[in-house]
Amino acid sequence: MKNYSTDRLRNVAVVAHGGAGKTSLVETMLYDTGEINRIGRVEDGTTTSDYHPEEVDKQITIHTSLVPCEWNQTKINFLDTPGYADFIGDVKGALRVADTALFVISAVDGVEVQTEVIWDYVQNNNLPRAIFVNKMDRENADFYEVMNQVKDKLGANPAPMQLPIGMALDFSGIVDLLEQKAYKFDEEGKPQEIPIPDELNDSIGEYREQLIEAAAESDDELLMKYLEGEELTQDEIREGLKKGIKEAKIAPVFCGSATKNMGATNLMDNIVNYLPAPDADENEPFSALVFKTLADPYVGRMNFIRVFSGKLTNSTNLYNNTKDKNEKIGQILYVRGKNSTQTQEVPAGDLAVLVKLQATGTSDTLCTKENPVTLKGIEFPLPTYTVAIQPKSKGDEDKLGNGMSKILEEDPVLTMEKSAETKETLLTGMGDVHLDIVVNKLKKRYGVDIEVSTPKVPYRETIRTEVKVEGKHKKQSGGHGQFGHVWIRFYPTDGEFVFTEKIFGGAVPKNYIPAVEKGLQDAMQEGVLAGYPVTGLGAELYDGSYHPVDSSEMAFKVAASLAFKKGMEQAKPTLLEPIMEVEVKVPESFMGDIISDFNGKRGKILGMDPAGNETTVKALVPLAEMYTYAIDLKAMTQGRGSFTMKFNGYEEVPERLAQEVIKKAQEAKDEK
Ligand SMILES: Nc1nc2c(ncn2[C@@H]2O[C@H](COP(=O)(O)OP(=O)(O)OP(=O)(O)O)[C@@H](O)[C@H]2O)c(=O)[nH]1
Ligand SMILES: [Mg+2]
Repeated sequence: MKNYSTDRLRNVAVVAHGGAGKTSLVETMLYDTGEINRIGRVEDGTTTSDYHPEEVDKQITIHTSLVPCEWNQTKINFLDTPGYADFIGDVKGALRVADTALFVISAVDGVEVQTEVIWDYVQNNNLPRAIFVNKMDRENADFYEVMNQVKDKLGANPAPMQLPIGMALDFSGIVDLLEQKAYKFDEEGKPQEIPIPDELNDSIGEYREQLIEAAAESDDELLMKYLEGEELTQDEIREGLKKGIKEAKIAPVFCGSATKNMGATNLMDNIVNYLPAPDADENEPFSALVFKTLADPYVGRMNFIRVFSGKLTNSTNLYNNTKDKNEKIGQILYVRGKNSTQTQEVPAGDLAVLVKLQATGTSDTLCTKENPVTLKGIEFPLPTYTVAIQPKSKGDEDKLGNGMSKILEEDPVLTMEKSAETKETLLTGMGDVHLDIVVNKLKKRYGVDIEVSTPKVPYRETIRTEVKVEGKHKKQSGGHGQFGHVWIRFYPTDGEFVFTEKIFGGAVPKNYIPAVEKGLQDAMQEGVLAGYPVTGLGAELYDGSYHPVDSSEMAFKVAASLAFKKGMEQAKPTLLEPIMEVEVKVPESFMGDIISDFNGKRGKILGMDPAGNETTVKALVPLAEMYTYAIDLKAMTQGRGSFTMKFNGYEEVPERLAQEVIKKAQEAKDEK
């Protein structure tokens, strides 16, 4: 692939709700540029961008793919992103390095939820956007209904630059509003100019006027001219549109059918003519951001970068400023889907791949040591869905560890940790589909079969009243005996373990007292109810006795643990559960559902905080009820809600539930 100067580059992230036709559209454009001689199909797993085994398997995009197309002496770097909500992290990575977000909207399904979510994100980041209304060939396709939904659901003012000729089964071509030309698509999707169909004259007049108005509004001078009733020249309208698009004030709209190859070449013409080139200065020092990392089984680690300034060459002294590490450049690749060619140089604004860097991963800034900079990273979402994992066969722990370290390398949204409390390995991701793919990858790529379960709730145990108990350990077997004897008062505290002593006259000698404390601390790791750690306990050692020969630290430790068992049993023990402080953000209309769901989950609503058309609901909810919340919330709000939670404290488990937990623990113990 040849090198293009910065002004001949277009970085376009193709984004939308799942199934809108992003991958199909990119595939068709690649065909139209002559790069491939057959249009691959998502259903057959033969597209250029959906090449990962898990994508072929599920027939959806999971990883953002880089698919450059060369058109009219310009390189368009398409980033084909996933639409499924669990993979929003990859969408955000692509948007961080794109200069335009191209929204694909199905003419049949209209503006769907994930499109709304991504639109909001793009708008907040003030990134230029364009819209392609796809599936114009399908039954019930309605271009004008989509325009209404863009207004209503996205709150945007769409600026169609094309109108369809016919819709659904009659869809046959498009009218270019600016050039005032009509095109009919031939068998191969090539546009052939035809006279403008009479019946479209009215709408063409109306929409063309809108377009000119939008172009005028992007520039004060043009606006003056326009308002004074002077006619704008074609060039002025073009420049006005380009400016408005670049400043994210105008969202131009195009249309067509990806799978029928209708409108794809017109779209590329418009991308080249109207969408902004990267704002990247070749004369500045080199800087680049990693927007995606793949652990490729053959090539090794691949870091996808965008050069934000300067240029990258084979002799660049590469330095990772995020990790403070020097890196050595191996190969620099231009990739298209899974195919790659080597390059010696990457110009400012272009996207490429660096192979086998040692320390570098997603969101890192690369530069030179002489000119260190830190580029804004990628705002990855917080993962909220957790499961416990375990290899099915006992000997596979190492394989699991190795596989997971590779998977974690390429997935910045996934986390894995060993719970100190329950000793389980916990995997946290965006939802069940996300984690399902991780588990499949472990099996297929790294050969480890995994068992997935709901994480154990890290319960605690405590006491509710004060008791005084005796603990006596005495053994007289043959030679050396054992003797330890304590009297301890146990009482509830509001958290930490407290130990004090009130021994008179050396009833328990000083040097054995630490052993008593240690004995209690060890014993507290397993409560008497269901074996959970004990909290909120105070202990006062106030009496006891010893034997000059048989007493030892060990004997006093045992005596203390006996006292603990007896004391806890008598002091009205009870089970505690972790309570989480949860914050859910949803469109206002879902507030009622969220609250009643929390009521069903034993939650306490703390408050509601409306801001714009979104509301934040705050509540305290037991962790035991929150393990599937990522999925529940998605279902309740069709993916429009998000939430965070943090540990708040422990509270007593209601009696009936406590009995169940205790019974289960007893059964598990009996099994052993
Ligand atoms: N009739 C018709 N079908 C289309 C068109 N574009 C895509 N499809 C079909 O729609 C389905 C989804 O297409 P994809 O290209 O995988 O959609 P996507 O947006 O990449 O989906 P995700 O990657 O899962 O977000 C496939 O079955 C395509 O064949 C179109 O223009 N017309
Ligand atoms: Mg796709």
